[in-house]
Amino acid sequence: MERSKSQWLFSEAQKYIPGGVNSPVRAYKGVGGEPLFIKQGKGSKIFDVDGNSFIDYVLSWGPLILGHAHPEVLRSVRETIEAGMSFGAPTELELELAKMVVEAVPSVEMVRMVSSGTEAVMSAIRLARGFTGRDKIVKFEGCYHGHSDSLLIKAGSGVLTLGIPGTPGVTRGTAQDTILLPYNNLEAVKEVFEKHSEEIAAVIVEPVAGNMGVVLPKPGFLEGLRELTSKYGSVLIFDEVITGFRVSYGGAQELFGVQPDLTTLGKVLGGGMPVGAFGGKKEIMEKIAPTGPVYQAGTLSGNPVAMAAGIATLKVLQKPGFYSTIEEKAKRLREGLTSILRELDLGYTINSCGSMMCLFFTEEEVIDFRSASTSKTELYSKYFWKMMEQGVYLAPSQFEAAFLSIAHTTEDIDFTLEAAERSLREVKIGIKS
Ligand code: KE4
Repeated sequence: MERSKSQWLFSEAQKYIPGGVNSPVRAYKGVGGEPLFIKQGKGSKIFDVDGNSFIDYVLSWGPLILGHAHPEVLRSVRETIEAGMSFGAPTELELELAKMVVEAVPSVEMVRMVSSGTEAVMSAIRLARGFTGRDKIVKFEGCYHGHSDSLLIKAGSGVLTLGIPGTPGVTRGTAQDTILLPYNNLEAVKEVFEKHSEEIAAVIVEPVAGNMGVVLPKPGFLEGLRELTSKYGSVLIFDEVITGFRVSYGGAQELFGVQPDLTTLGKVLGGGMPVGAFGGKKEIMEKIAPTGPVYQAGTLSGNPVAMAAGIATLKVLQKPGFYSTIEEKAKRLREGLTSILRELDLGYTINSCGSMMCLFFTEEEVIDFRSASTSKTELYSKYFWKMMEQGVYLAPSQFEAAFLSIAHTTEDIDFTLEAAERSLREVKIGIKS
C-alpha cells in the first residue's frame, strides 16, 4: 500500500533526528504506531500533511488555550516581527509581559523570562538553593518539571530515601540531593522534614498534576506544603507551567488560595511561542544576577516576538467570561463522557480541573502516581487510535492531560462524544472477547 506523506516524512526524519522527533513523547511510544506530521492548525483543528483534519485536544501540550492561529496573536506577532526578531537588549514588550504576570499571579512580585519550562524550573531550583544555602529538594512521583538533572530522578528504595538517577547522564551526586515522595501524601512530607529539616532548600510541586494524567491536590495538601516549608524555612515552588493561566488567570495558586514563594510558568504564557518564566517574592528574586549572586542567563530570554505572542494571548484571557466559557465547554465534555461510561457500564475515572482533564482506564480513584499506574495503557492505546481514526486528536499517552481551547465549539464536543461512544464500545467489546 502507498505510504502516506506522514509515513514517508517520519522515515526520513528518523535518519536525521533521534527517533524522528524533537521531543520523545511525539514519537508515539506510549500508544504504538507512527506520528502524523502536522501542516496547519486553525482554531480547534489541526491538519496533517495528508490533508486529514482533527479536533485537537493536545493543543501543543497546553499552550494553545485560544486555539490555533488566533487572529489577535498572529496580528501582534506579524507587527512585532516587522521591527526585527531579537536584540539581546531590553525591550518594552518584556516589561509589559512582566507587569501582566505580576498583576495576574498572586504570589509573584518579580519575574524573569526564559525560553522553556525546563529552563524556568532549573533556574528556580538554583535560586532556591542559592537563597537558602541548602542543597536538597523534594519533588513528587508522577510530577514532571522538565528535563534538568535534579528533576530527572527515580525513587530510591523505600519512600524516604534519597533519589537515584532517573536516566543515564544524571550523576549519583545530583540524584542524592533530590527526595522523591508520593503526591498527596502530607505525612511523608512531614517525616522528610523531621529527618532532613535544615537541608531542604525547596519543595517543588505541580499544584494540579498534569503529567501522570490529571491529578488534583487533596484538600489540605497544598496548604500543608505551605505550612511545612514556612516552618522549616524552605522555598515552596509551584510549577505552574501547565496550570498557569490555564486553570484560572492567576493559576492554581489563585484557584486554591495557597501562595508559594516561587512560581514557574510556560506554555500558555507564550501563546505557542518558546516562553518560560520564574517569579516570586522580591526578597528571593533579587538574589538572581545581576542584582544578586545566583547566576542565570539566556540569549533569547524575553524575545520580543515571543513576548508579543504572550501579551496578545493574556489580553484575550483577560476578557470577561473567558474562563467561565471555556469551563462550560469542559463540563459538557466531562459530563458527556461520564454518561457514556455509565451507559456502557465502564467504571473508568475522569479527573479534571478547569479546561484540563484525563480519562483514566482504571476503576480506582486516581490520587497519585501509584493509582494512576493501575490504568490499562493497552486500552488507552485502543481508545486513542479509534478516536484518531474518527478525527479526534488526543495525547499519545495515558499519562498526559487533554486540553480544551476557547475555539472548541459545541459541535466539536458533541462530535468528540459520539466518537468516544463508538471507541469505548469497541474497547468494551475487546475486553469481553
Ligand atoms: P518545557 O521545557 O517542555 O517547555 O517544560 C517542561 C515542563 C515543566 N513543568 C511542567 C509541569 C510540564 O508539564 C512541562 C512540560 N510538559 C510536557 C508535557 N506534559 C511537554 C511535552 C514534551 O515533553 O514534549
